[in-house]
Amino acid sequence: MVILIGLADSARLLHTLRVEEVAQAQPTSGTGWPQSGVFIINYRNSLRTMAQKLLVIDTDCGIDDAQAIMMALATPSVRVLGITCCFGNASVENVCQNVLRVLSVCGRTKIPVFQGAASALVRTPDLPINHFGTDGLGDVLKEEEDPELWRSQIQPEHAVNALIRMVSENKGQVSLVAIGPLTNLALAVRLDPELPKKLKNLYIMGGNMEGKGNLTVCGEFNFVMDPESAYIVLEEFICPTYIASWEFTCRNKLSWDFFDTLVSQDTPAARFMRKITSKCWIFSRDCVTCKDVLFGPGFVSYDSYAMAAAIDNTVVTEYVECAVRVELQGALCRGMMVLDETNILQKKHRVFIMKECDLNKFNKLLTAALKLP
Ligand SMILES: [Ca+2]
Repeated sequence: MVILIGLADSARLLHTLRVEEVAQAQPTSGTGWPQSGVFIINYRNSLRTMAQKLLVIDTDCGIDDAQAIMMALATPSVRVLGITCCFGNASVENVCQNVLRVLSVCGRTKIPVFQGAASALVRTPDLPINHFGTDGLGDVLKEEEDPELWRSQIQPEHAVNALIRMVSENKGQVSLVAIGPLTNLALAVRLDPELPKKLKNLYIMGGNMEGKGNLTVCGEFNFVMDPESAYIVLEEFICPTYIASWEFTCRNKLSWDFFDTLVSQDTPAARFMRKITSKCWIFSRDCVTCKDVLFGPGFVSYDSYAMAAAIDNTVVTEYVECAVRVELQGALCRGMMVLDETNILQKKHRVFIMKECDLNKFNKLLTAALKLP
């Protein structure tokens, strides 16, 4: 048992913290925390720890997920309770490995990682998934480690159970940041219909707001990979919900010069990012995707916009507030998010769709993320 006594600079304030609350704090002197005893820390550090936002991240860890996760890890005001994995950019097994790799590079391996859904609720689309290579992180890391090592590092609890537990243990305090297909969230609300009421809020990267698609004509990747789950989440997660659509992220693209500066930092996280983007085709300046055709060339860290908004609610400066629904039928529009701006659907629950971004603040968060550990 460790008891911490905090001293304010100008006032004689005392309080104690639970051990978990100081897991990420640093001792003010010496070589580390003692196993037991009573000692003094700076009150400002403890106050910062106490005010931390609690995050659970649900991810299909590709390269942009890695950037988003690092962004959370680099923010002192945020505590990541756990990371739940879903299929998407790669198999769920690959996704688990990728998350563990990111945490290892950032020196944060104590954050628990859980394996979740391996496929969509009804039907996983038979579409080419190679945006970030076959393994989600640019196909450059496979030879470097024991391919089975990750199995001993993943938590035994299923991601869906872990998601429900972490939120239930911290009712009203958890921001859930969902940056992959929404299968784990849909399964979770089936197991615990009260889950949305226990969340503080939900941030999603996914869907579209102008009918423009990437994986299909009208569909964005995360929603198209499991339209039924996206439908369930947008109908049943009645907590405050903030959505970074594909078009929003593309309209707020950054320059390739910024990207070069970003990954040129002399840190383990930046070196890792430089490596996993080095052979990935979409990071080639010559590559032209539908993003470049529709919005012009540039670097887009898709998932990082949802994460940035969750971390700092001043990053997104304007939202469209309206009801939404995911199209489940149709040969062209399956998986498309439809905005009901005139309230024809008569839905009670409305979501906030990101519209304008403070790119200066966003750039700073991305840059800080690659200064880790
Ligand atoms: Ca993702």
